[in-house]
Amino acid sequence: MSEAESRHYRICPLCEACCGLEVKTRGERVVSIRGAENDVFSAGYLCPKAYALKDLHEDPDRLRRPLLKRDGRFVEVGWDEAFDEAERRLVPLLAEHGRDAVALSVGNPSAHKMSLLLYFARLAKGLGTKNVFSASTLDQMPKQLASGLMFGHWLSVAVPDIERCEHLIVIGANPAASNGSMWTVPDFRAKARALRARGGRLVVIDPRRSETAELADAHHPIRPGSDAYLLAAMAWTLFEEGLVRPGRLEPHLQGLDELRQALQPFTPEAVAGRCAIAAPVIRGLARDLAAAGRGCVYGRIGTCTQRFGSVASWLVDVLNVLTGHLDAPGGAMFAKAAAFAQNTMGPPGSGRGVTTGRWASRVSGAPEVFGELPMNCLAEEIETPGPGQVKALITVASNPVLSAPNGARLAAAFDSLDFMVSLDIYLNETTRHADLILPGPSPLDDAHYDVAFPQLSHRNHARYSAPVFAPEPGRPAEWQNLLRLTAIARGLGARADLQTLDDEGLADDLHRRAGANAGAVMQALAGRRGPERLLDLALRSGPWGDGFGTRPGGLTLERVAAAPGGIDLGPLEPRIPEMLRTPSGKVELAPPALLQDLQNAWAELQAAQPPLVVIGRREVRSNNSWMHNLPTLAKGPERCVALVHPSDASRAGLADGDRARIAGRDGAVEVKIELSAQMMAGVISLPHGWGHSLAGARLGVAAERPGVNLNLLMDDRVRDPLSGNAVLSGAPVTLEAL
Ligand SMILES: Nc1nc2c(c(=O)[nH]1)N[C@H]1C(S)=C(S)[C@@H](COP(=O)(O)OP(=O)(O)OC[C@H]3O[C@@H](n4cnc5c(=O)[nH]c(N)nc54)[C@H](O)[C@@H]3O)O[C@H]1N2
Ligand SMILES: Nc1nc2c(c(=O)[nH]1)N[C@H]1C(S)=C(S)[C@@H](COP(=O)(O)OP(=O)(O)OC[C@H]3O[C@@H](n4cnc5c(=O)[nH]c(N)nc54)[C@H](O)[C@@H]3O)O[C@H]1N2
Ligand code: SF4
Ligand SMILES: [Mo]
Repeated sequence: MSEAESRHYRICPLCEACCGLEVKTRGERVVSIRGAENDVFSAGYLCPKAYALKDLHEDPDRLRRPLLKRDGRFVEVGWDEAFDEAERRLVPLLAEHGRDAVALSVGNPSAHKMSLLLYFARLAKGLGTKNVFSASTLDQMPKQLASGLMFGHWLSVAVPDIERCEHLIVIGANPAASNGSMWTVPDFRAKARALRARGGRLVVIDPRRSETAELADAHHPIRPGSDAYLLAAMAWTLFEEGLVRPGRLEPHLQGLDELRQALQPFTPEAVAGRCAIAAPVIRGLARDLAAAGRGCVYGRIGTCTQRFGSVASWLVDVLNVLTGHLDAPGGAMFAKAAAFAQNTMGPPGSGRGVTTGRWASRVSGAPEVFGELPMNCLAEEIETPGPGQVKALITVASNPVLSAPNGARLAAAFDSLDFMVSLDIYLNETTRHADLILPGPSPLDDAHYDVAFPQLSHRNHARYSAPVFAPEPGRPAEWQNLLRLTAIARGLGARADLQTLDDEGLADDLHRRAGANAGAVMQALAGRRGPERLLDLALRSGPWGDGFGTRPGGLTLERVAAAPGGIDLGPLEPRIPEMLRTPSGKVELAPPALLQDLQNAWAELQAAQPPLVVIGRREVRSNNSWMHNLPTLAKGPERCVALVHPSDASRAGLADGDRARIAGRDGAVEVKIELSAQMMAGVISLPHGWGHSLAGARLGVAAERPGVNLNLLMDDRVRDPLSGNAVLSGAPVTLEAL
């Protein structure tokens, strides 16, 4: 007898678009996954990765039970034994070497799991280590720093209001393939087409004629790493030609004169050669943006992962301010998230702002940014002896052996650790080095609410997903694993009562947020536990919340959960000055650290440029380093190929389909090349996250077509010194035939 089919709604946790999915199941099986038509935010859109949630759920290589390494081999153990071992190893190490001896490395999927995002902070605090590393410094830290300095909080990031936009400049992003980043915008393609259909213009600035460039009215190839120069010259043009018109924002700005001063040398003629974009084109880009009724510049990873990434990210918003497009409909606007947004908490209009460098890394002295140290400093902190040396590592959904520069060095460093534990769902390139792996559940077994992405969404919304399948009995959720490690780190033991610990954590939060009302609020939340309780608190005390009765009809978790397609909270609305959290209560146009680094950029303008460099690439059917084991996505043409401009190929004597050796400073890869007129001459494009041929991993499907690791070509000594971000764009390489 066949079981009845049931229907579930689930937000896709695989990328930042956060599409609503309709998952049909029969018993324990997934029958189908489709875009949820009733989703108030994504309205039925999905990409091919969504269907891979079924593969992921069923993947025989996905870990279900803890793995403990004994005599060099992994064996399955029970949860109690696993945590007892963690306690046995971690506690003496902390006692002997201190808190900083344990490092944390947290990766991208954590941003997509409320369990991990909300409870990682508990572990970091309980551990008290300064050695916290994350994918943020391989990615968006420059944008967060620039936003923090300008608007007062790290997540006060302005995003294009694309549905009302008429002129969109996309620089260093490829949302047609990535589905958007630091900008939650499902179905970018349809929205870009609609923009053009209503007479708007899409302009793309990218060394490669990307999928997004293919959709655009204009594409300007740019030499990798030179975006800060281009953007500075655009801003210079606005000042020079009297096009600076901040409009409504005028009284809320600070530093306009200093900014004008600092930009003085950056004429289009001065930077044209470096950017490989002609001066009249640069002037035209500035004039068109100024002339647009509604428009903005959107910059993403290509503008972040470079030496002047923070400066470039800052200048993106400077241009939006100068042209009157920041915080204006159709421009770059700020979401008002229903939960967890710092820019909706506390007194409106000003705040403490952001501070960096509260501590520094031991070996290189890199400043702390947003509570983190640069991922590029992790290896040296493990390798370099002396007080404060990292002796143990906890990875949380993080695969730095593939995702960080010089993975070979990191792999060797991991082998020298006294203890390593990984919260991860695979035995892969990084976790093979662990002594203990603690697996999390399949996303379909987990409840979900996006903690971060509604803060970056092109429209306000609140959506919650209940688990599709009942979690396996006896199997802890990831927040419980994090809390148990927290208990161990705090000396409370592996068998500490998690409920008590969770209550204490909440009481702490409440004390900060609700003050005198803490007792009553705790009472009102009494029916819930774990992340759901934190979520209910955040929703109810948030800007759209019921205020625990003071705003009847406002949001509660109960209300959000009862709406299967979520709750639409309308288009973005102007939020300046209310959302500002800078000490001055103004938009800071000229933060001193950025002005200083702009001068450094000027000093480096004439530096000799390498003849051949490599950049990264994202493709719809792949996602960073961990989805290559899913058959739905693994099939089809080989994806880990290098795109090479025909002139560069012919110089190396290479033809289409040949195998070539691409070498960086510390490593080399051998890979198939594809001749591509999409590339600008002197630039090779290779995707990251590949290289699944390392011994000891358990990724049966991925190993069949392992690809090569782009990060073996990256130099782990170079970074954007302000944000600590790695330089992943424009690494010098050589190309030769095999
Ligand atoms: N050269 C180059 N390098 C890059 C980039 C680039 O563009 N070029 N991009 C960078 C960027 S933007 C990022 S974000 C990083 C990403 O790099 P990482 O942060 O390392 O993330 P992933 O490569 O996605 O690896 C995710 C890990 O989490 C595990 N995982 C997946 N789901 C779960 C789960 O539910 N629970 C737990 N506990 N674990 C899970 C996976 O098995 C895998 O080990 O890579 C960066 N590296
Ligand atoms: N399918 C898929 N989707 C993903 C991911 C994935 O791996 N696969 N990863 C997710 C993650 S973690 C992130 S952070 C986002 C990133 O999302 P995006 O920021 O959109 O990242 P990319 O698609 O890599 O696009 C970056 C673009 O910058 C260009 N570029 C490289 N160097 C430079 C430069 O110096 N200057 C300029 N102007 N352009 C440059 C590249 O050619 C590329 O087209 O994507 C997310 N979505
Ligand atoms: S674009 Fe694809 S991977 Fe991203 S959230 Fe939507 S369905 Fe999931
Ligand atoms: Mo990322």
